Amino acid sequence: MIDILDRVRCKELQSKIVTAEEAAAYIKPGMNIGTSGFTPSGYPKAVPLALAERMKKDPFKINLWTGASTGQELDGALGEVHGIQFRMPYQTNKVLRNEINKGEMDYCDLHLSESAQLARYGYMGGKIDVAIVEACAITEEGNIIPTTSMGNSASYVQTADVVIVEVNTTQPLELEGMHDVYVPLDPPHRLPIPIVKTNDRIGTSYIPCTPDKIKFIVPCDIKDHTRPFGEIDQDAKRMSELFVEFLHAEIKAGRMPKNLLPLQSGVGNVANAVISGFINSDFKDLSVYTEVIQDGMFDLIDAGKLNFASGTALSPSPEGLERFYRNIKEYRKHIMLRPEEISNSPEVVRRIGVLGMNTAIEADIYGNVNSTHIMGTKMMNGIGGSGDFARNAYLTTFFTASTAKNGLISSIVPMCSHIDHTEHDVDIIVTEQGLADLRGLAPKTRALEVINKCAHPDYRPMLLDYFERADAATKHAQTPHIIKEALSWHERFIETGSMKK
Ligand code: 0RQ
Repeated sequence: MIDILDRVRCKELQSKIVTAEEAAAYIKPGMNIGTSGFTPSGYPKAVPLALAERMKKDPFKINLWTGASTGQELDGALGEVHGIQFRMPYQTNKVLRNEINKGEMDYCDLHLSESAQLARYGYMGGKIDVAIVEACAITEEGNIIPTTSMGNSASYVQTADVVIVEVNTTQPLELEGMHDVYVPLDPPHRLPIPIVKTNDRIGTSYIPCTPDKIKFIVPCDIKDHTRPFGEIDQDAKRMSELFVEFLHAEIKAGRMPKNLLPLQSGVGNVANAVISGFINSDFKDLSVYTEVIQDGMFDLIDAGKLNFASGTALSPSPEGLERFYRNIKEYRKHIMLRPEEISNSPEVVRRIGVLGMNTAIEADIYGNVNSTHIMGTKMMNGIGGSGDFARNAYLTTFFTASTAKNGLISSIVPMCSHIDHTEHDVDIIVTEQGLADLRGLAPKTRALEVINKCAHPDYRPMLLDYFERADAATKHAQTPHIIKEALSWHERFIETGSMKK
């Protein structure tokens, strides 16, 4: 109890400290609940667990708005009791994915940079009834010091009628000072976001709040439940090498400075592997402007190659999180966490010239990319921040292994079964087979570049055959397709379990 009183520095708020069960009892069926959390970092844990227990006895549903995906104690626990009616803006949870694809939960998959604004305007079923945010402390004035993620917390606190703060005593107080909280005004009053370098500080180190808005404070001692990364496989290693080679050529051609431009990298094993590959390169004085800060970036900081990383969340493996906590005094000199509206801001991304690196589920021969839907219909995770960066980056790269499911699926297809990033946004596609540079190419030249550089040899002749027949059938149209056949590869997989003929 001593620890929690030390962390709730506003004396008048100390009388609002209650149990998770008492705070969860305030939540009513159908309420819009906005929470902290971005990846399994900095999300509330005690109150959602207590809410899930309540829902087990007396089933009801709420609408859940977060920063992005969250951890087991929030998405997992509420998903398992079928307690979510509507979810936005991103998720990666297996139980939720099932609920979404069975039609039992409405899921609004959003560009993350836009999600706070949509919430502020009330587009998503009205206003936020209750914001639940994790904090490492509350200041004398009632302001909230966030933990390992920023996400949409500041806007949710600003918009909500009522705020519940979970003060997590496992989160080190040294996190204070790592955040840069800036909520833009809404149009027509918005001003330019004054970031020109990744380490520019533009806001406060806390989420502004007043004591009267905070209804309950709940102590919590459950750690972030972060996910381990898989071993870096040969394909990911090869993609990383190809990309590093390409960047060297860009520097030589005078299109990029020696220390590159600010890096952005998506989530997952491939993204982490690509960043890890920079360790063995001779790049130095690097900077990062991204949403999630993963283990590979700690490696780069330790190696003295990365000067500064701006993101909205730490998203390390469990070992990575321990490593961060152990060396927090050093890492905090190099890391800043901002609201996702800022970490992913199209305005800033375009201004500072980000190198966007994200992962595709599939890409088509013309360079369109599907990052979200399996076989065109089933939601995998969501677009997340990939679109914020892909449309606006100086250089937009997508990585994918050339095949999936032991070679039964080609990740390079005649036509994507769903499109998240269009041919107009995608500059580079990398598979373990090669790197296709699509900049400045017309569609038919792009198709040959993608097929010849990126497709797996098992599928390359089939793709060439399709492209040549489509070109002839359309009499060399701008973007040749045989419409009846364009999605036949997916159809074949659904019917036979393989895209091969
Ligand atoms: O399925 O798990 O059943 O084996 O997709 O594929 O190769 O492990 O790749 O973990 O890097 O995820 C695009 C999903 C890639 C992710 C995606 C199957 C494959 C496997 C995962 P299994 P891998 P990764 C920042 C930016 C969108 C959001 C984003 C993602 C599973 O990176 O969600 O980028 N991105 N946000 O077998 C059928 C194909 C397939 C396929 C792969 N062509 N057809 N299945 N798979 N290719 C994040 C935030 O905003 C927080």
